[in-house]
Amino acid sequence: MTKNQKLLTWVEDMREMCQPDQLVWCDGSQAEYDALMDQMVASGAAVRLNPKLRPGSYLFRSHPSDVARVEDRTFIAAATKEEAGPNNNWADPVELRARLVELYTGCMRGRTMYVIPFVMGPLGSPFSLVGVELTDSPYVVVNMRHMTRMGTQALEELGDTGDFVPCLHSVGAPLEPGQEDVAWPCAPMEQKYIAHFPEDLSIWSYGSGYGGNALLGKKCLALRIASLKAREENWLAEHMLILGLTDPKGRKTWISAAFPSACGKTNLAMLVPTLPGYQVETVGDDIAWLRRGEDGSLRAVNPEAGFFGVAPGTSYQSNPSAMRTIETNTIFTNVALTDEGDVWWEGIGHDAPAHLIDWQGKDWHPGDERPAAHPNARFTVSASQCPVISPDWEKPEGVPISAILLGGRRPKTVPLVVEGRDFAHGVFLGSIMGSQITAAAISDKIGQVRRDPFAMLPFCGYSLSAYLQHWLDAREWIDADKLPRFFHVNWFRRDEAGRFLWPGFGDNVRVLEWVVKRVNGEVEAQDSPLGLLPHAKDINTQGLGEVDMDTLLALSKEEWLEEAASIRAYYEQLGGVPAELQALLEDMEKRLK
Ligand code: GTP
Ligand code: SPV
Ligand code: MN
Repeated sequence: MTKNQKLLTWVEDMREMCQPDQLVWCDGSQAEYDALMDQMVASGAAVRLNPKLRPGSYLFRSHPSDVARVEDRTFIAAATKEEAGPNNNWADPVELRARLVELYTGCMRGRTMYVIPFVMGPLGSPFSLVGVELTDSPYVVVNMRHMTRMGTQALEELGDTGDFVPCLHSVGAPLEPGQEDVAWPCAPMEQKYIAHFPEDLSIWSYGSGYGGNALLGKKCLALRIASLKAREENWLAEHMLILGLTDPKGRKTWISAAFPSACGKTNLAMLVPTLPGYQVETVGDDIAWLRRGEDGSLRAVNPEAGFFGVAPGTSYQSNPSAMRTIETNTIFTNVALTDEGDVWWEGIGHDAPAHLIDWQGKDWHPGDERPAAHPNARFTVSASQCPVISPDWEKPEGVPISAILLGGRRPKTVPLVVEGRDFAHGVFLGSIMGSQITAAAISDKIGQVRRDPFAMLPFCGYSLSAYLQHWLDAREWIDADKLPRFFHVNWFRRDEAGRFLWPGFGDNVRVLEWVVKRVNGEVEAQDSPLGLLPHAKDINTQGLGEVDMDTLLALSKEEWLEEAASIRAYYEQLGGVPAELQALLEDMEKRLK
């Protein structure tokens, strides 16, 4: 047990407010995990999958209204609206706290409050952060065991005097005496709050049990709260994967990549190259903390310990390493269940059997209109199970990044790859990112393109305008000769018939090859209004069959003049951006004309 007074006092205060029937300090052991799973299987909250087909694995089905992050219900309760910026929902901290106290009072009646101490970042790293999540969801406890270093090891890291990020979570569904529980308790949308308080760096989440709404170490702590700390301390908390690419010469290049939710981070992080002599190792698939290393380079650490990955579209063809990772000891949420007790989803790589139980628990047959798995169905699994996890993935000092990829889902307009001319121009490319909205957040605008600078629109804890300045300022703390290069990529350009022009997945190594050659000064590029484009001949398409490189690399003057106008409007919407970026936008327009 801990003697940490801040922790003990806080837990006691929260217990008094939430009034759970019991309080349990989680130790993070396998026995504790197994017991919680047994309990949830017995209550009907979980299905134990067939141990012959999916050993140690479980299926959960959420409430049909609680299937993804809720951006409209996510708040940054900064002292002023300006601090939070036009990119965030702002709430007055005093008013929001009062509203939440009302909701939290008695909210855990009939339930157990679990205390989950956890570490984000490798154990013993000076850069790691300790959080403590209080939750009434046993589903959250078992997920946090995969996603973070939790339990006794975290309490040890915290010590008796250490500081932590307080993370309060409730599904918001108290039970009256004798009232029977449901499989997935949660609160109605208008009672959901994913609240962040910059003043004391605390998180209060109410009403949802799903993903980033509830696993508070992830988007709430490691991005929104961490971005606030990073701004103060000159580092960067980013929505990025981290990978190492070994080329046929045996050189290793460390690359990070910012793509919005459900736009290919997990897939790129575990890519199995289709070009001979290349190999990828995974450091992280969703979040990167970037700091100055002792050698003056930009060092990346993955604060997470597991993957919360999109299931649909994941197959032995598209992402064999992910498929092998989830063969055992995996939590599946909102996928379909086969009669044999295994999982199925759209794009798993084999036809659906004659009968399934869909993600809502209903009978499903091939030909049914609705998908069997929810488009935002996910797997939760420990990173250590990944067959291509990097031997360096828990290095306390992180890995040195040479290239940063930026990208999104753009069916038109955006070329396969374009390089930033220099660091500032790379930040410009990050600032103009756009992507189709995906099922990773609840939205009635899925498929529409929106601006999403650095894939951080839903995750930056303060104003994006100040955030872009913070990126420009990184030039001051990274050594000039070690600044990373930026590359904007788009795997999702489509032809007139709506088909993807680029094969994607393992073939994305063909773009990474060009990136590595650029980093090492081994290939020429051609300047364009948007940045440095490859010569078509320099992207290796051997063995691909027909690929329309000309269209993939095309830059249409008309489309980009429209794009520039939309970027200008977006910059204004952000309340203005650093003058350097505004000038780069004007420069791009001038070059287009
Ligand atoms: P979050 O976990 O939400 O942050 O998502 P992510 O960025 O990790 O996305 P992920 O790799 O899980 O991919 C999301 C979806 O995009 C899956 O259905 C993939 O199959 C699909 N996808 C990933 N990479 C490619 C690609 O190169 N080409 C195409 N066409 N689809 C891809
Ligand atoms: C994302 O939406 O970017 C995710 C899933 O990685 S969640 O954890 O729900 O945020
Ligand atoms: Mn993500």
